[in-house]
Amino acid sequence: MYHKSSLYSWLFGVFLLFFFYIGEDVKPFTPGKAKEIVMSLQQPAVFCNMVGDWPALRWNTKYLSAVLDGKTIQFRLGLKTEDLVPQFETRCSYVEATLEEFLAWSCGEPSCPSGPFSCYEYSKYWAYADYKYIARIFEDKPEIFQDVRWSDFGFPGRSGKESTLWIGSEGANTPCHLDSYGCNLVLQVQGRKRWHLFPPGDTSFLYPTRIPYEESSIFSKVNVTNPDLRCFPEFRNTTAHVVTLSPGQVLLVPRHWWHYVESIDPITVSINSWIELDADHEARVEEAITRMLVCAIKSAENPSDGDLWLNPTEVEATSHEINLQYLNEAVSAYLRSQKASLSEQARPSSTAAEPRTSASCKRKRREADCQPEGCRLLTHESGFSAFKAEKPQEIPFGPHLIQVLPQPQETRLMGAAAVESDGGDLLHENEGGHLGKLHCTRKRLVTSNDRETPAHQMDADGSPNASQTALSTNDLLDCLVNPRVIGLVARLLLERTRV
Ligand SMILES: *[C@@H]1O[C@H](CO)[C@@H](O)[C@H](O)[C@H]1NC(C)=O
Ligand SMILES: *[C@@H]1O[C@H](CO)[C@@H](O)[C@H](O)[C@H]1NC(C)=O
Ligand SMILES: *[C@@H]1O[C@H](CO)[C@@H](O)[C@H](O)[C@H]1NC(C)=O
Ligand SMILES: O=C(O)CCC(=O)C(=O)O
Repeated sequence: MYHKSSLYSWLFGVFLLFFFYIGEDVKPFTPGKAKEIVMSLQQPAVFCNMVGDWPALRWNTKYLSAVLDGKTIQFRLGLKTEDLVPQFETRCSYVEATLEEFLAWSCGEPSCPSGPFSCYEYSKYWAYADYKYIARIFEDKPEIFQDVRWSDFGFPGRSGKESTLWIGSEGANTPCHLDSYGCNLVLQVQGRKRWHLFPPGDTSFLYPTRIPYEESSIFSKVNVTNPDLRCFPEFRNTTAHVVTLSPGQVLLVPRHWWHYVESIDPITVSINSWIELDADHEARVEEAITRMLVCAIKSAENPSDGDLWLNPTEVEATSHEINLQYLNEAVSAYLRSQKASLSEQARPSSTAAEPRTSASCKRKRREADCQPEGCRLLTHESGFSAFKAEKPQEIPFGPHLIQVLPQPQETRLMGAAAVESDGGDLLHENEGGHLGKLHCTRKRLVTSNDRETPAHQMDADGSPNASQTALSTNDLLDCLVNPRVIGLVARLLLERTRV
């Protein structure tokens, strides 16, 4: 018996070795094919079996805490609440802690009487070390950058150095937003995260806002997992694409897709990299216009209004002079890229994109390696992936490339429907849309830190007192810097600079 079973286990071992040998060397897509998919696919999809040999798959929190060796990182803390409004970063708390402290807290150690998390009861809060530039937090350990190998997706030279790291506890989430620049590859390392994605065409149904202001992020006013359909009725018209990302899988978030992301396991780790695109040149002009308008108008407001309009990720409200300079630089870079692509067309075709070597700076962060000026000067347009998505490619969907399909309408908004029907207290169905909107404006102002319109100034029938229906600065800004408006302004501005 003993001999027989050991023979079996030997045979099994040989089989496993063979299997892993094959599994390591043979990936379902070559780098060239993967890049073709990334640059042309206009809907989200999950790559499987592409990263089996990446050392980054070992980056669980235990391993990372050994690498970080007692170094502290910042965690964002949010309440585990059933809230109708998104919990923006401006309304979160922040602590500096080591990964050991985070692990002790998140494994629910009965009492964490001291340390940075002591004020935050585990059952009531989630914690998120989000958006950490790997180049920055592992600056003393540059050798580990090579654990991340985006070269397998056709981006040679792209490693952990051009990636960001996300470490969260259960419930940790990023409010629904779209990124103005690039497309995105996301590797799940530990635990699972659920992604709620919406196509760019759903933008107006998601009630876009630039408050809180963060360059390159357009936030939705809707809490997409718990939508207030009375305030945001058009949310019904969205098409959610929901996917749960598991360790070893890589999600492609195509350009301008909205996303809300939530950790659904006790500990999650993911790594992502934004891939710059040619279209980002125009997006930078739009972002420069938006920054100028938001900074000018919010700075004109009385600071005692206490509105937390600047996202904590933004260093400061830049001066008008700096913003004008920024706009001019973005326009110049756009024109240079146009010129470059015209001369490119004149020459015999060369499709190979140059690898980007500088760290990507999607948003402006307080990161040493990501100085705002360095990003703004846009001196590196040659680094943009010049892959043209002219001809629609044959997309090889299958077990190695899984489509993230739209969620059926019947299963969506079931809870939300209840919210809708129990709402007779504040608004009657027949009161029409615009009163509803004013009511929501007021409600939002009261729940945020805006102190302009107190909640009690409402008539007995629930309709707003006509003399009190003051629109706030933010209401005006939501319209003024709406993506549709800014897109038009950018085109008009670029037309006058055309030679
Ligand atoms: C939306 O509501 C859900 C459930 O109430 C909550 O868990 C989540 O944190 C909220 N989302 C945002 C972005 O605040
Ligand atoms: C939203 O969908 C409803 C049907 O559910 C439709 O009547 C309405 O016209 C749509 N609105 C827009 C702006 O497409
Ligand atoms: C609206 O409220 C103000 C006080 O908040 C009051 O003086 C005024 O008479 C009200 N107007 C109407 C039309 O009810
Ligand atoms: O993982 C998250 O919480 C959000 C990630 C995200 O927003 C992104 O990668 O663009």
